[in-house]
Amino acid sequence: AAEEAYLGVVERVLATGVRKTNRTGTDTIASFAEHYSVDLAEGYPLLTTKKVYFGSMLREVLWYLSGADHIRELRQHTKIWDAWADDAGDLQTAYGRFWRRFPVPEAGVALGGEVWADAGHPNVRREADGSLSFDQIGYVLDTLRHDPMSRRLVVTAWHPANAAVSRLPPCHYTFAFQVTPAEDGPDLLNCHLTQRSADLALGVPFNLACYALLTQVLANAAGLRPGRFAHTLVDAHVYVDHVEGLEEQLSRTPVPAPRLTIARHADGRAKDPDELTFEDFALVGYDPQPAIRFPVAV
Ligand code: UFP
Repeated sequence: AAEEAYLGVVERVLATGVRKTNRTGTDTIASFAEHYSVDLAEGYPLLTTKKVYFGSMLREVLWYLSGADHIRELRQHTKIWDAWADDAGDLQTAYGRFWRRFPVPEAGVALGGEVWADAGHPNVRREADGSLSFDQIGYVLDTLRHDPMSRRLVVTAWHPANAAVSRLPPCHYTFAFQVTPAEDGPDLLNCHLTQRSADLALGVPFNLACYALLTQVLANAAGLRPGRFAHTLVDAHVYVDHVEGLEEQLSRTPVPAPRLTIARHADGRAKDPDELTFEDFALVGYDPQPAIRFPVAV
């Protein structure tokens, strides 16, 4: 099951990882290129061996989908991004800005000429400051609807020049979808996430829950079924002050995963990502063991 796949990575990193220093001052036990995958048909992969704060995670995903580059609304609901924003709530790097409004140069030869002119492409927008941006989520959804066998279903949050100067460049920096035909129902939507840096205790359970939710949202909107979620962790690590908590967690036995329900329109049509609100999501059958306190390395 999904949770065993995650716990297996934790176990492997603790057993085979190598001690490393890093910018936070708290060392990690780190392992290169860990990978696991889970079947989303088995349930929604929110861990049950500790309580995971679904509400904060959902606020964060909806914030990504909003395309915002500040946390002025988000921080009223959750503190998870406060350490990375200035007093005005502005961030140097925001996932949503790149998912929904990735900066593109003016109509240029390198990016396909007139395609980029204002009216030339449904997912190109003119920003308030006059620059152009590209909606990657809009592009993926359009492509899933019109050309689901496409192998170009990629979203990137990595903007090289921004990453070079940001206090926190994206950790989960690119994801790609793949559709697998099925005979017993709608085709399956799979998602592969690449993460450059992965805090196994605190970050990964959230990241897994986030992309499983996103896959379900896009599958609904495109008339597909959620398939598998696969996750590659380039630097998979455990902060040394998380070892004890993870050992406690490994001693616990998972229970069946909950289900995630997403409200539809009154006529039964799925809602588009932009139509979804916090209240549209509900967890069914989530019965986790107690939370485990892990100090955040900032
Ligand atoms: N981290 C995650 N997942 C996230 C996120 C951060 O695991 O979604 F935003 C962790 C990874 C690492 C730290 O421990 O935060 C980022 O530090 P660095 O930029 O030095 O890799």
